[in-house]
Amino acid sequence: MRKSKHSVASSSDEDKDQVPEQGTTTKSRPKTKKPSMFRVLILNDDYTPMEFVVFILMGIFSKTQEEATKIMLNVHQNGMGTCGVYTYEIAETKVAQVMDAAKRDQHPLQCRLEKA
Ligand code: TYC
Repeated sequence: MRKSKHSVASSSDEDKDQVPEQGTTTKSRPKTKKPSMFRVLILNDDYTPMEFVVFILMGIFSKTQEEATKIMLNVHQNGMGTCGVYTYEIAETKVAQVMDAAKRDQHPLQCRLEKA
């Protein structure tokens, strides 16, 4: 058990869960850590049809046609763009789904993960 810095009893609301124990106090905190988030990126290339990229963004990333077109055009012009931000397992699954679909249809589309 870790010794608290605050060994003097206090009546503030924040310290209500402290339990005195032989002159020391402990403080319990809920153990809720936010998960790390990961960006899924798609890269531009000269060969993948624009329609295929839009189809991927709608089907795998649940974008509307308008959102998907905007993202695709941004990637086409700037070289790279974000499809979405997810926890690791979801991001990894989406990358695999994109790469599988691109491979199946023989497009060179590339997709990666990056820590957000
Ligand atoms: N540059 C491609 C073309 O002109 C379109 C494209 C957009 C490809 C986005 C990949 O991630 C991409 N057909």
